[in-house]
Amino acid sequence: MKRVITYGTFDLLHYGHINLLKRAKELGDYLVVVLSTDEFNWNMKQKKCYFTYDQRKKLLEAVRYVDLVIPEESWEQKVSDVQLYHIDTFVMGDDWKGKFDFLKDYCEVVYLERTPEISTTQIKKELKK
Ligand code: C2G
Repeated sequence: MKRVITYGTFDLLHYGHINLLKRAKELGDYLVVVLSTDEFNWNMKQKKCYFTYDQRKKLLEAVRYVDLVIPEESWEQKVSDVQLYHIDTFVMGDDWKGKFDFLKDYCEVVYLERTPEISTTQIKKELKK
């Protein structure tokens, strides 16, 4: 069983996120999504989520490509996550290209092309009009 992992906030879940999750799952048989907690988003990413962690977790757990959702509470947990969940492949959108190459000592690292023209920031801007 090939195990894949990816990380994110996934707020206002949209088709760009779904495209990423679909392609991540296609790289293996089991997909772990490490979901940024509200505290991590606010303290470390200065992101204020529209949906709470629990609401974002429920949405992700309803996505057919997702097998497990666990919390992301620090930037430093990736190596232990990869080891604890016996991960074969780490996947992120290519806006993060190169940032997680240190994980190549532990698993395959894949950066997938971001879906253009859609982002949570864009959605929020449009809704403010
Ligand atoms: N994504 C994408 N296309 C978009 C928007 C997002 O492929 N149009 C991808 C991002 O590249 C990322 C994933 O969807 O791989 C989740 O995006 P975010 O929720 O914005 O994740 P981010 O805040 O970048 O958190 O430790 C890593 C961080 O938790 C990543």
